[in-house]
Amino acid sequence: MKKEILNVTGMKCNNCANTVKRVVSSMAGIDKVNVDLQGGLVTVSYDEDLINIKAIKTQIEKLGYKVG
Ligand SMILES: [Cu+2]
Repeated sequence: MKKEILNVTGMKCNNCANTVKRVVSSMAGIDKVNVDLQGGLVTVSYDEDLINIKAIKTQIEKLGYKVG
């Protein structure tokens, strides 16, 4: 299991945070997702055999947020 912390900008309220958490959590290979709205951080634990960080970033960007 790998853990990474992503800088995500554009999340402005709990709805944004919940959407990111829900959508990323539903991806295959994701173990845990934690969103720090105030800090603009998304921490993900995932199985590297099933998913890569690029796919996770792309999914967040599809939701309309920017991943730094
Ligand atoms: Cu929002």
